Amino acid sequence: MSLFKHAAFHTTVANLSDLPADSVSEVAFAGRSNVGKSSAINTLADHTRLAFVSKTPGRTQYLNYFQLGDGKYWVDLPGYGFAKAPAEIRDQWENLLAPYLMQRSPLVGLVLIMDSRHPLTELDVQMINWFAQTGKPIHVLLSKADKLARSEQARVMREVKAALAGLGSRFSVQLFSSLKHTGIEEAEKVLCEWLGMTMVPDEKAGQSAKPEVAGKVARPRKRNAIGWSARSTGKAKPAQKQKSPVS
Ligand SMILES: Nc1nc2c(ncn2[C@@H]2O[C@H](COP(=O)(O)OP(=O)(O)OP(=O)(O)O)[C@@H](O)[C@H]2O)c(=O)[nH]1
Ligand SMILES: [Mg+2]
Repeated sequence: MSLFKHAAFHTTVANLSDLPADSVSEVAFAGRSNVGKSSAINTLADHTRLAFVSKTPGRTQYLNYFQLGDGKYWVDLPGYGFAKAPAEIRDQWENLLAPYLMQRSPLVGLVLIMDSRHPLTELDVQMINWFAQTGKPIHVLLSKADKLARSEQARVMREVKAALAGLGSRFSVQLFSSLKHTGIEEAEKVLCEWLGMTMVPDEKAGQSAKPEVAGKVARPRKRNAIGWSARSTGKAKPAQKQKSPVS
């Protein structure tokens, strides 16, 4: 039985002014288009059609909020790397995603989903470096692990852990498959910890899974060092230090 079985769709946010005001803590799910963000949300909620899954990349637009109760939320983000018109991508990034990720105070961490067959693409690395500036943790789900043999899974874990260890923020990494329902307990554990939820011991599932943590907690930088800043006009400035995933 899923810990998050009561997750329910709450709202879609297209403007920063519409972000839920009652949020105490929330976790965002980010990653390239089509890597399985919405599928992971459905799997973790033990629900087949909570978040919209599609074979067509770029189906999740805007921020989709799912409520977990007590002011806690998951946020399904639009994927990056999908070939939309450059102006459209930049507009969405500057006016919604970048200020949301950088400045949303109830946001406690980022679940970054990467296809286990193609992890750490240039855009993923840019996103990791860019979000690391917040000092908030990132938990990587290596998705579609069912497509890899065991030996390849072990190799990709080693490679991704080694790559992230040098990045100087708080990271954890695990394999995940929505198709085979693997990696669920490990992900639940991280989500519960971040969201301040109590994990009910489930003997059948066995709570021995432990996310592997590499690196240390980075201190948040001062606001003016953060790449993008939302002004009251909704305009934003490009990053000086870290390349953002759409620059
Ligand atoms: N084999 C396999 N396929 C998966 C898995 N997770 C998702 N998929 C498939 O990958 C495709 C994309 O899944 P989505 O969950 O819609 O991906 P997304 O990251 O939300 O995509 P966007 O919203 O477009 O960015 C769908 O065809 C899913 O069925 C998995 O664990 N294993
Ligand atoms: Mg999606």
